[in-house]
Amino acid sequence: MTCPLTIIKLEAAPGPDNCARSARIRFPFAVVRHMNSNTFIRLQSGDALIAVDVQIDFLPGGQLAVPEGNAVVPAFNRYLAAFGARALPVFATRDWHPPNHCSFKAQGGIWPPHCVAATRGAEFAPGLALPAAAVVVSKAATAEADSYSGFGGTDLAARLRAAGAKRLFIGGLATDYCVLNTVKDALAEGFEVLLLTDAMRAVDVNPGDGARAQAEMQQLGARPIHCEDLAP
Ligand code: VGL
Ligand code: ZN
Repeated sequence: MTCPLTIIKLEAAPGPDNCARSARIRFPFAVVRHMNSNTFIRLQSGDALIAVDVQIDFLPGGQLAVPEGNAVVPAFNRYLAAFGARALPVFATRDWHPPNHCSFKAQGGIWPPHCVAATRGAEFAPGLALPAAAVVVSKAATAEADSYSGFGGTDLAARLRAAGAKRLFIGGLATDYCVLNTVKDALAEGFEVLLLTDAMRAVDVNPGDGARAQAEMQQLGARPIHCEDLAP
């Protein structure tokens, strides 16, 4: 798997994933790194990775398909490898709705039925390399309540704190709904947030929703990164 990259740091050594390596081979004379930062991000104790709703129903072919939603799987796997190599904690939220959930059109909601608990569509994307130790957080699991945020009506904040998390690396599906609301709550809870821009995709019900969501998250203090920004 290669990362799209135009500018890299010359002295970059091959990374724990193959991003820096492949980029270095493809662009041996590039001198400047990604414009978001001058320095690599060094994973450290206190970091946690959160995969938001990377579920079959949000992938192409699913009940609420996110355009290019499948692109987040290989992207996440690179972050998962980096976190795994350092034994840092991984969290995965999932939409876990009952069949009569209030967000479904039949109940007056705006969405087609999706992520019905314990059905195939609610399973994590095949190929997402979640470690056995990943903490799975189910949300919007009763008919009456919806939550786009992984923090809404769950013990996510408590579990993150119990794991010593201070800095959250957040990506997933969809940028303009569950990622946006999870990031806003994370910031409100006092966590630092790094946005995995290469591991998230938007529904874009209205064109530009994803871009606006990303701008809003950055405005609120989240820092956009991609995998090449991780220190080797
Ligand atoms: C989501 C719409 C409805 C999401 C969940 O995960 O972004 N979007 N339910
Ligand atoms: Zn939902």
